[in-house]
Amino acid sequence: MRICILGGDGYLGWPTAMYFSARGHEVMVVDNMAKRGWEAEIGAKPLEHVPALKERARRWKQKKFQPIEVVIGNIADDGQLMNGICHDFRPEAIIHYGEQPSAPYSMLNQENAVYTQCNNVVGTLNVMFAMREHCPQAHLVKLGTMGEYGTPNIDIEEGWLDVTHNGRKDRVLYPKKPHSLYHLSKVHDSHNLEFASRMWDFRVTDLNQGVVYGSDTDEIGNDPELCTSFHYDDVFGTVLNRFVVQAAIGMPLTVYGSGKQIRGYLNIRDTLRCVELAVTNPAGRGEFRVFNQFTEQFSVMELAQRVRESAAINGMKVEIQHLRNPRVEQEEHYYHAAHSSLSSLGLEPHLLNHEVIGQMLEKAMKTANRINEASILPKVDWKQGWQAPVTGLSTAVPRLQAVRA
Ligand code: USQ
Repeated sequence: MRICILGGDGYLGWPTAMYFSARGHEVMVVDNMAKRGWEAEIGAKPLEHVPALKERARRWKQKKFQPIEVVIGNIADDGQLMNGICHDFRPEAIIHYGEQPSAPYSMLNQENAVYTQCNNVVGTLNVMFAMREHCPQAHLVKLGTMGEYGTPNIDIEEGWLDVTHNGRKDRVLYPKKPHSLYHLSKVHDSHNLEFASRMWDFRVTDLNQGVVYGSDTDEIGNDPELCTSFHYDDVFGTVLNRFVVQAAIGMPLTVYGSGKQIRGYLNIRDTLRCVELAVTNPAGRGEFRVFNQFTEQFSVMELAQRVRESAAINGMKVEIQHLRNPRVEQEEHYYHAAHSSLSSLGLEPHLLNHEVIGQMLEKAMKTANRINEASILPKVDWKQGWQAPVTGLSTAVPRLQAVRA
């Protein structure tokens, strides 16, 4: 298939590109390198040095795989970019990861909130119009998030809800109650894409993905020149990746609040397989299909305890520290989310066990000299925004109060 991957320089985009190329597909990646700019802005660096996208594509080609075509451009600012791509490349599938992915980044200040929503929503609108014009048959596989739903007091369904109201029945988009302006940008995308399916007969799969962990895939193997960007800082790092790095440097694990918050999680290897299952089993014309993409659910405390246990198996002593929660989120809540669609298509999950955490720990310890401890403690407060000056961030003392458990 001809597959166009938006956000191809990112944590998930680059591994996805190699995954499809290795299976014989014709792959084009598009990216504007914005993430590298946001990292510089907040003073964060990935755990390993991540070569430039074109360098990684060159390395991939050297290994005699199907070449990955690289396009550098901004799908949100340049309204014509996607038109050109859809016209010339005629993708059969577009995998859209090309968005600002961090909740804390979007809650940092007004500028970042406006930027996140404009970038994410406008980029997706440009994709929609280019598809309508040049490849209306293509299948759009869009990365959404489980965070769109929030933590409702009823079961979470896969995107849609059957309701009976005053004796009449209908099927409506599941009501959304996200926890950040970033997650809300994805809600806006979901509504726009459902509209496109209804108006223009689009095929759309919205992947409402949980929190991803890990950085090992078969295609990356042990080649540092093909690695992906693994973040552990407070803005771009996701919780389990952060805990592993904290354990590796003997820092107490930063549990926000009570740690009873429950989320869905999945291994990065399963992200790739889920996207493949979506692409190879496309939505029908006019179908807006939603898959809840996670394999297991945990509370933050359960994750912290698992990391502590895995560290102990490896002879390391790790403490857990409860910080005042910088976010506004429910800490004690009901959580039961359906996620059977991808299993029905054949997903066989890689579950979180001590071996997986042990491998993550080993990798983090190997690169421990690159870990910047000052970028770990949370500095973005949901009510007040940035809690430390942007400049000199690495030396600033976070004002969020740490309270021992
Ligand atoms: N948390 C801690 N300690 C930390 C970091 C996070 O207790 O050091 C807690 C948070 O308060 C939250 C949970 O862990 O309750 C998850 O936080 P996270 O930062 O790992 O994930 P989140 O901000 O929800 O966002 C991440 C990705 C985002 C994706 C989302 C999937 O950055 O792109 O959409 O996971 S989901 O959470 O299912 O919406």
